[in-house]
Amino acid sequence: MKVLLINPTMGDYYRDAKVRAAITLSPPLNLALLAGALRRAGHAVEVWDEEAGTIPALERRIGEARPDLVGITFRTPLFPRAKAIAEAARRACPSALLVAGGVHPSTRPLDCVTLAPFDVAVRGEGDQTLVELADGRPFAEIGGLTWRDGETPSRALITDVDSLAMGAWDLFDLRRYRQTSLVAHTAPVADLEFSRGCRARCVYCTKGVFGDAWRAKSPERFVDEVEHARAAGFRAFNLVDDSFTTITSQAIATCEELIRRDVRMPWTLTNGIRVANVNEEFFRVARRAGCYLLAFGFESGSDEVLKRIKKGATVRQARRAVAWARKYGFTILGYFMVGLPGERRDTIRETAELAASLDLDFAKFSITMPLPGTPLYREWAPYIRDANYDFSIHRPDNGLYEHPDFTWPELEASAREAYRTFYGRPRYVLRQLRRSVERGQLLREARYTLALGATGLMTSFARR
Ligand code: B12
Ligand code: SF4
Repeated sequence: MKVLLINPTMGDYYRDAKVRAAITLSPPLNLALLAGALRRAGHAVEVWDEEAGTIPALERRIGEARPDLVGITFRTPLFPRAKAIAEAARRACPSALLVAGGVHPSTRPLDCVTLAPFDVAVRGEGDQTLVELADGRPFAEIGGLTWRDGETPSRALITDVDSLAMGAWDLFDLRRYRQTSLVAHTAPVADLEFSRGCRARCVYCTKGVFGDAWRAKSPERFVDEVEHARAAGFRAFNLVDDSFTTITSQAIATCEELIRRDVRMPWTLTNGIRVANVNEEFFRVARRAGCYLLAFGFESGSDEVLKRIKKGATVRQARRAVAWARKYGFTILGYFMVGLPGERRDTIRETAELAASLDLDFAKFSITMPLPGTPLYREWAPYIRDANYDFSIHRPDNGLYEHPDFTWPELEASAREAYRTFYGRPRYVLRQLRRSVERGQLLREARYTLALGATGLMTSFARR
């Protein structure tokens, strides 16, 4: 079959982002892997990463390409955009099979076939499912599908992840992904995965695709993939695993393989690792293997809230992990959340204070969103207004849900205050500039650091 895979643009999503400098754009790993699997099975594949596209332009292009199957990937916030693309594809090429895949179709498959014109939604890992669809097998014989008036049982998770296809990176114009940012010292940057799944059960986390079972590649296979990415033109990589260090010894073995094969590609762990699953040895070896930046999902500065959200980690572990990472010279990002269940004003303050006291390089404070498929979504069901189904923006005026304990202005003010506490410290700006000099990155990092400091201070003035 002739297959067209589309990644909808994140367009306006990050327009209001506080720490835009920390956002990287890489070719989508999911479409690279799916395209690799399709080609391995003998199908012809084209991929469009629609970063700067308009719907009419896309419609014209689909009309010209005349694919037999159009596959669109999307996370929940991209549902409205994916729907618009599916409508354009239907108009341009009525005979094409429209397939939805990714996190949102996995958690809310019926949305795709009832609210949008998809013929079928793929639930869970798509590596085999999409090949079977392109092979033309009937829906009823393919596991993990939902269509308008039927569905098949979910498939088992893929256990032999070494058997997955290599990314079809040649289908992407890597020059489009060049950028300067704090987290990418060199470009283009490949998103790669060593493992799938995570054993933790954080209540706000979507597990609809990779689930609770952690499955890892062998170090040898993973480093083959790194070398494959380098041969395709990438100069750095970012590990997007849910939980790279689940078995710390395996993470260390992977780093050792990178060292043994002298790969020399700088890499990051921007998706975050768990503070509960690390030891000092990991940081030592990861640094030697080329990892220069990592993030931790701290979420809260309150042990009470951490327990309530089933984080399986403590503030003490957070402090210990940061001390180790700092010792080995990592740039450290912290992810925090405000408005978590069980949160009070004082626990939000504890979160802001923890962030400021941890000596992090950057911090992001997100307002909690109850995303479909999560335990939190079920818990907050009475507060969610599905009628207004648009998760595309974290703004009070999308009317998506009422927080049980805070108003939207209060949540926004809390996040602003946390940013101010973190970035508004003149000491922070001076220290970051000093660190940039030490890392030999002053020119690259100074303008971001100054901008972040100014954002923090301005937020502070604006509120007084
Ligand atoms: C990297 C990443 C990002 C990058 C995106 C990079 C990119 N180029 O796409 C950035 C940093 C931009 C990002 C942003 C956000 N992200 Co994010 N992100 C991830 C992360 C860590 C890895 C994604 C990835 O590459 N996975 C590996 C690929 C192979 O997995 P996959 O995409 O699921 O694909 C498989 C299947 O879904 C399926 N499939 C996928 N597409 C298709 C298409 C077809 C046609 C078919 C048949 C099958 C199919 O087959 C694939 C192979 O098995 C995931 C967590 C995770 N482990 O997946 C979170 C995750 C996707 N993100 C999440 C969230 C919440 C966000 C944000 C909302 C965060 C925020 N507060 O701003 C934003 C949303 C931005 C937006 N508008 O969509 C949630 C999604 C929740 C949801 N319900 O949608 C996840 C699952 C994390 C989590 N566990 O909660 N993210
Ligand atoms: S540790 Fe991360 S990936 Fe694992 S359940 Fe919690 S939020 Fe999700």
